[in-house]
Amino acid sequence: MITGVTGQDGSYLAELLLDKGYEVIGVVRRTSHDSYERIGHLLDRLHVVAADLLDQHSLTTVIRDAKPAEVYNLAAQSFVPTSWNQPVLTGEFTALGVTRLLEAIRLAHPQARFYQASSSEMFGKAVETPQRESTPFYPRSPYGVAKAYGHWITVNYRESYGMFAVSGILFNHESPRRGLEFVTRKVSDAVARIKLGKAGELRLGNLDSGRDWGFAGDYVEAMWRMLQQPEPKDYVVGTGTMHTVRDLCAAAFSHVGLDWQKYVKIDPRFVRPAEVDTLLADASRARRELGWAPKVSFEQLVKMMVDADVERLA
Ligand code: NDP
Ligand code: GDR
Repeated sequence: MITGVTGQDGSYLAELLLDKGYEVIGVVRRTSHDSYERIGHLLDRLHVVAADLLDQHSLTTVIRDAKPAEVYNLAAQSFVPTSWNQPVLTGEFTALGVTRLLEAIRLAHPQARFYQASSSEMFGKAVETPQRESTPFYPRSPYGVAKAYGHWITVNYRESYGMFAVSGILFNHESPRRGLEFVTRKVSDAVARIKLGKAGELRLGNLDSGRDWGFAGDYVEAMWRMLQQPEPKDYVVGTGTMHTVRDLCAAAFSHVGLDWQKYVKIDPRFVRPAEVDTLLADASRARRELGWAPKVSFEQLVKMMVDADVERLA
């Protein structure tokens, strides 16, 4: 069972599990329009059920009815800037939603293995570099704070009830299916528009921030591996390389033969009230114990995303 199956990671994870022969149940929330953009090609192979992270009863019902062997909680309000505008809702989805789902499992099917989508945003104003499982958290946004709660409640259900509940602390991962508001996709989309003569500039916030960016398709493999371990344990997942937003712009524009400095404008509207300056993963535990390593480099990722947007917009 995957919550957030309509999101970027949900779509890649559903593909991975279907390829492994799993029966996959995708949890969706009710909307008045089609939100199946990323999973349309999988709909004939997926079971889709309706539940909402805000609604305890719906979560307990889907767990009770399906009795899934594995539950991946990928659903969340996942966009950091929105968490300042809607801090309470972000807490309801991203923090308390985890408790609701854990309670549903505890009451209806405690044998299920549970994966929580934790985030490098919990490290925030990082107290050490690179960041590993033991690095203390210092979140810098209501989103990061909510994820820290989701992380600790997962640890707590593991320790209180002996549940197989793990948390993957994943660093930024991107793809052509990334939401358009996140910086990598915003850049790849703008580069394609500018190249095709559909736009003239790209407005961004802080170009100095550094992130450890990987490919989402690689990261869902790590999620699955965490639930196949003999013991439940938390893992940091990232590439171990960092690039700035400026590096991202340079790579994306140069891939289509353009000079980024002619098109990128700084716009204070995109600067955050509190920034996470740099994040860099030490994923040595995942490499050692899960046998996991990223396959797609930063350069390959940027090219993949720009090419996909050029093709889509052309
Ligand atoms: P997306 O924003 O692409 O997907 C979020 C998903 O959550 C969507 O399917 C959305 O449904 C669903 N959702 C939101 N609110 C609710 C709700 N109240 N009830 C049920 N479903 C809901 O995120 P990603 O795929 O990028 O990320 C997956 C998870 O991993 C998230 O929890 C994110 O915070 C976390 N994460 C992501 C990282 C990344 O770099 N991508 C890094 C670390 C952690 P709908 O389609 O209806 O909006
Ligand atoms: P992040 O991703 O906040 O790291 O969270 P995002 O792509 O939004 O920002 C990365 C960095 O780029 C800077 N930036 C801009 N960001 C956006 N979105 N738009 C801009 O115009 C812009 N200009 C500069 C930001 O300030 C920031 O430093 C993502 C999400 O997927 C979370 O859900 C996840 O938990 C973390 O990654 C790990």
